[in-house]
Amino acid sequence: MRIFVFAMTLVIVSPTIVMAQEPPKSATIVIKDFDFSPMDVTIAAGGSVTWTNKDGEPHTVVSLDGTFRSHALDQDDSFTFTFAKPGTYAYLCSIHPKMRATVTVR
Ligand SMILES: [Cu+2]
Repeated sequence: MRIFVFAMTLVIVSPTIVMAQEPPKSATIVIKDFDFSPMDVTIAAGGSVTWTNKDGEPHTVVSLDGTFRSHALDQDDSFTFTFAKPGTYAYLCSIHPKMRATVTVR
């Protein structure tokens, strides 16, 4: 009986675990104090990421492999990119190249 209950618990719980591991469809990144926050986000393929600049200084969002490139974002400007293909996309601010972060698409 105890084993049966354990097995039934697995059957009920496991789909929830699988769903919890699915990355979200979209993510929001804030640019603040010369940092991308969060620095690493993971989304599902076909999903999008939106960056919003909260600094008084302009910033850009430019992937190292040329997949995406924003214009200079002034304060409160946003840039959204939709990621069709899975991969790891490292990017930086071309005005302040020390500002680096990564988007992972699964
Ligand atoms: Cu910058």
